[in-house]
Amino acid sequence: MRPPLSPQAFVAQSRAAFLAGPSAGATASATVWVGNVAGDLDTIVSAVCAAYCRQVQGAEPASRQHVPLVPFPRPDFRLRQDACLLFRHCGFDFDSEGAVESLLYFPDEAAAPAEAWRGAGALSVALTDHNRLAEHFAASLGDVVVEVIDHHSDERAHLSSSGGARLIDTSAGSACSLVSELLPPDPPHLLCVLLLGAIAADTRGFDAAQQKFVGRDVAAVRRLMALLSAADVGGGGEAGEAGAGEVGAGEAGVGRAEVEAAAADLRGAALPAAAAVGGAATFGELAARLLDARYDVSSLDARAGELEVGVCAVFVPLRELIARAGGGGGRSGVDVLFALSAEDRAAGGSGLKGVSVVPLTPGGRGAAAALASALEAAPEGLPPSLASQPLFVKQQLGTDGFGIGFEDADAASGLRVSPLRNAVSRKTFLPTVLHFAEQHQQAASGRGC
Ligand SMILES: [Mn+2]
Repeated sequence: MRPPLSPQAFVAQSRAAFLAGPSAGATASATVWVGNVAGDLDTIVSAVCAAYCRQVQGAEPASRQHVPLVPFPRPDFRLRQDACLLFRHCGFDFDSEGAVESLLYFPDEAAAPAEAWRGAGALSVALTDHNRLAEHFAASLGDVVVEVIDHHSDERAHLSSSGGARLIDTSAGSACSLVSELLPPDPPHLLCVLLLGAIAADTRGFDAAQQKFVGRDVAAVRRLMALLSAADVGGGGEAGEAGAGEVGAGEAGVGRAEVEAAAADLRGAALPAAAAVGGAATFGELAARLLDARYDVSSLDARAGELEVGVCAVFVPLRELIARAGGGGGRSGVDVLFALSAEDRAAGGSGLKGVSVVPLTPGGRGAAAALASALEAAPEGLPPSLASQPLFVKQQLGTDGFGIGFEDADAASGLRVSPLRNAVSRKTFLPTVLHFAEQHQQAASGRGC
């Protein structure tokens, strides 16, 4: 039997076919798979794996190309260090910017070929990890949405075009749990590892204290682990079925206690060798490795011209954070570090959010001050291209701003702290900071001329 198409080969092949355009080959039409604009691990993996499943299940695989899109620019991939860790583990090649080489990034790489496919009337869209196509995506990709796989509340968009092809379960901890239900009978192991990793991160490794899972997630993990374990013992056929369905997908009669007991077993269960991401030995450790990477401040930086800006969600004391980020002579390359934090409710705190800013290089001092002022002034200065994005609208940033007013906290380091409106997240904060950083860079270079 031919080995199954590897995820890497699929991604490279779909990219090449999409870039070649509708007239170049036997491919008659294309369906692009895209997750939500925030672009987290669940979004990326669900799009890649769902596209893979539909491609290999197609009756005429050659006539329709399924193409996963990454919904952000290529240089931003390295901001998702959990995704970097998981895709690297799965053998994907990375480019010099720290992004998976063979993926297709929207809009910078995919918008132009999308126009050609759309012009030929041969482009459709499938959504994962959200269920309403963002306006600026629809402007480029069109609004023929033929399938939806999601775990957010159903906005009931695209009903006429998606028809019955809607798999939405708002209780699921991860969209990838739903995607795993589409797996072909003999899936490549690395496809299972991608899904398992995304589910582990989203469900916090079935941490009982966090309750971010339901029976459907447990069933998905059980099945993925069984498929991978079969590989460990030399490919026995029956293991793939062994665990499937034991904890039903929200079946009546499966109580929460039963789901939690099964989840606790899986949390501590030995990981199949193929899934030992970062040396993790159990499902719980897999989640911990990926979440550690997600919050790894050393890589959560982004460039605006010559200026490196870091923004991270912080779950460590600020002093430790600054040390880890390279303050005091370290070498992270970050000029200005922003840290978003929240007072720990469990420890008696208010749960209110805060933001800190600290320059980490001499050149970062002026930039930190300029960025702090710009953030304080928002919504003034917030461009419509950001303010109109769904998450910005949801967080009311265009009208209410960030609720920021900085105060000096430590004169020696230049550390300043401020409250932050609780609605604000890193997903809106980072692009805003990058926008202001670019403006600051332009103003600075203008002065230099
Ligand atoms: Mn999700």
